[in-house]
Amino acid sequence: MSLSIGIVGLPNVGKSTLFSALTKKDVEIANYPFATIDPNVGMVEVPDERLEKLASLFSSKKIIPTVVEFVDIAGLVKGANKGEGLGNQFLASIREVDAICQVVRVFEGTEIIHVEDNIDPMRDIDIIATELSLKDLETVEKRLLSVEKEARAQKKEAILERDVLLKLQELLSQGAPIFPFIQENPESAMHIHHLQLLCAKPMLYLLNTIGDVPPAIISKLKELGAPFVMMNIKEEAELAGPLKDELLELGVVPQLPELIKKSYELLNLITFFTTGEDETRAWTIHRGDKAPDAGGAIHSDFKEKFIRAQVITTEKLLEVGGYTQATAKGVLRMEGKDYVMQDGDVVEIKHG
Ligand SMILES: Nc1nc2c(ncn2[C@@H]2O[C@H](COP(=O)(O)OP(=O)(O)OP(=O)(O)O)[C@@H](O)[C@H]2O)c(=O)[nH]1
Ligand SMILES: [Mg+2]
Repeated sequence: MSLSIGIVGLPNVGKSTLFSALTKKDVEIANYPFATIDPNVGMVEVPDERLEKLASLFSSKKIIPTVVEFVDIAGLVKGANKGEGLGNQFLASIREVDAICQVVRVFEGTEIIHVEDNIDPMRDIDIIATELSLKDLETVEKRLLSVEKEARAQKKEAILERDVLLKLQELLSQGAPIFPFIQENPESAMHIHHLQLLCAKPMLYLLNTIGDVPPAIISKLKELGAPFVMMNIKEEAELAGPLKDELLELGVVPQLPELIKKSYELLNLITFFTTGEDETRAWTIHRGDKAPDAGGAIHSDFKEKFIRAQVITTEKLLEVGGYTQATAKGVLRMEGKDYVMQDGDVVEIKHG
């Protein structure tokens, strides 16, 4: 399973610089708007210190981390929903990702061009929110036209969908966020899932700053209930290059691992492990997935032919020092098909 995060924001705010630092890919980074046109795509390993610990316990020959995909998308400007800038292309690319990392320029300076001429992170956050909302409003209203006909014909599914769409239309036209509604009403959300609304995607804010962030921005993000990270993207890019050792000696702490972990959480993913002499490997599943789904992540046959899973938490396994000890102490659990997987479970799937 591979899920993707779209890097979104105004033009020239550091999206490609971030992408390049994350993926070590050489992409166009330039001090002018719309340097990126076609999206850049790259896989990024999710750092997890449990992998090394398990691998060392079992003297594994290989370590295989799990990955998330990052997509560096063209910059968005005011009016994008009406096709301004690279409007439609930008919005189509966002539709395809599972979550959004919004890069917000906080760093000052006139040397790097800002499409709105001055530095105002709150305004920039509002521009993106407005553009995404207006595009969603258009999608919702278009869909309403066709679904209303079916609803009038008393089709049950259509009535349910129409009611959700009307609620979303109301929120979007007031400029109110729809994400809380969707989160609080997962059953309603099922009816509009096929529309892939942009504002329905979980969003993480990345404040690109060399130090301080105005307190008003922090309170605004807290009010929105949105996760955020503060990062000096330029410095992170330097950490990925030849200056790495020098910067580390100066005490610079890399922030990218934190961003990758937060992105992973944003996607509502958890990790489980398989381990042994051959390899220690991290696998990705959704929070709430059951033991057969974990089997399915490893091999499609393991889901259908699932019998049971032998499970132990990473902490417990490391604490007792191996499977022999775990068996002796009776801390290995046998779980059936209804077991809900927990982050950090180490498993062995028994299948037919
Ligand atoms: N001072 C400073 N400059 C930065 C930072 N991040 C990026 N830049 C510079 O800003 C310019 C734009 O960076 P890009 O990464 O190309 O920006 P982008 O958001 O991908 O831009 P578009 O693709 O045009 O939308 C480049 O000259 C970068 O070197 C930063 O954290 N601080
Ligand atoms: Mg770019």
